Amino acid sequence: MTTVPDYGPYRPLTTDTVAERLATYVGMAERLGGHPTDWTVREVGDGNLNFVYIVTGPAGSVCVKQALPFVRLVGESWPLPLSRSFYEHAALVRQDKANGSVPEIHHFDGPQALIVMENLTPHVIWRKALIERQRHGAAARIVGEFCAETLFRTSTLALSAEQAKAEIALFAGNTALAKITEDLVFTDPYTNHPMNDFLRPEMDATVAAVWGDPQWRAAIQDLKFAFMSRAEALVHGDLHTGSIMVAHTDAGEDVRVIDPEFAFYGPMGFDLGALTANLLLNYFAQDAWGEQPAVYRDWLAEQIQCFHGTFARRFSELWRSERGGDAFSAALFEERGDKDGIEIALTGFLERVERDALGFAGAKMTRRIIGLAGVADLRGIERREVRATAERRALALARQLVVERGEIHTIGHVIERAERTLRDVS
Ligand code: SR1
Ligand code: MG
Repeated sequence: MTTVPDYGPYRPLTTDTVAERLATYVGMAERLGGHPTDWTVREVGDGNLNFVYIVTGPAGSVCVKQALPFVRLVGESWPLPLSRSFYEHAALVRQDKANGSVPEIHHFDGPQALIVMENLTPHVIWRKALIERQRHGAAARIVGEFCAETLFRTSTLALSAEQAKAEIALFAGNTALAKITEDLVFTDPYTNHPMNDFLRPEMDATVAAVWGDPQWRAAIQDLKFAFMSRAEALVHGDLHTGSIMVAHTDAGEDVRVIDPEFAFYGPMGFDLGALTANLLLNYFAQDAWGEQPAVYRDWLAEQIQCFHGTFARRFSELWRSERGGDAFSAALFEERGDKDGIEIALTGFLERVERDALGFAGAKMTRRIIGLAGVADLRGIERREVRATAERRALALARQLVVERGEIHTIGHVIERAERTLRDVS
């Protein structure tokens, strides 16, 4: 399917009607076994937008995700197009081709805005595992490779201009989801917006200082402009730790990236920034989540560095081996014997992506503290003063990432600043 479906036949499912619908899809009865009346259905969605069902039969199980015509978190007063399911499916197909660390798709029913996919088990959402201080040591590397491969292979470093423009045009229709990010990430947290949702009264003064900070406001608009204008690659668009599932299996660690409904052509640094932000939020929240927080914080710092290091290493490999697109063409470098020139270009390219990533990380941290849709790492903290301290520290670093991103040259320096923030902000 290459165009948004006609949603005339759309009917929202309930736990009572999912089995009946699934039974109409080719191969599903064999996959689940038995009779549809034998299948059990559980609604497990804990995200902000959709309904997600796990359907289990005698022979197996699947995950069913259906978009609603509104935002689940808020209700019918906030309509949201069903087409986000079309873009999610289109992104999953491309991410599977480029990298593979996504759930297997069993069936896509476009007009029902419904995706039937692999039930990832015994996986858990990475955010939950981090809050419980579990260690999934392969996740940072696997997601670093995911970012490098999906971003490189969907960009004009790998595609012709014509191919890339067709892809940009396809995903350009996902405007409603982009608008959520434009508002909730880049706009609302910087004004006294009714949609904001922060810890009052403990955070009142800190948040008021954000609203009154002209440098922060200008820098965030620079990032918003980049988000809206720079169609560099197919970005996941919502790559937080709730969009990653992790498991220790008999075959080793398994890690999958899920939920790319916010996918669009945007700046490469956006996905890197999103994951970095969420790992840093967990880092600052650790005082609330058990004894000896420094031990787990050190591990998190290693994961953040591993994520960025893996991205740069894998992206560099692809730059040297798969750069067949119209940008940075070999005709201008290798074919002219200019091996140094293409390496200098790579260094500059990665530096810019990294700088963008730091800015977007700061933006993403700020929105989760001031705006709608916070994260459980912080909002789950019961002791209000502990939460407020964690949030003030996170905001202090976020400001540096947004405003001073041009002066922070490595992820190691980000970690140093995070450590300094722990000492300086209370
Ligand atoms: C109204 S949607 C709120 C948030 O949920 C998603 O996970 C995205 O992060 C979005 O900004
Ligand atoms: Mg999601």
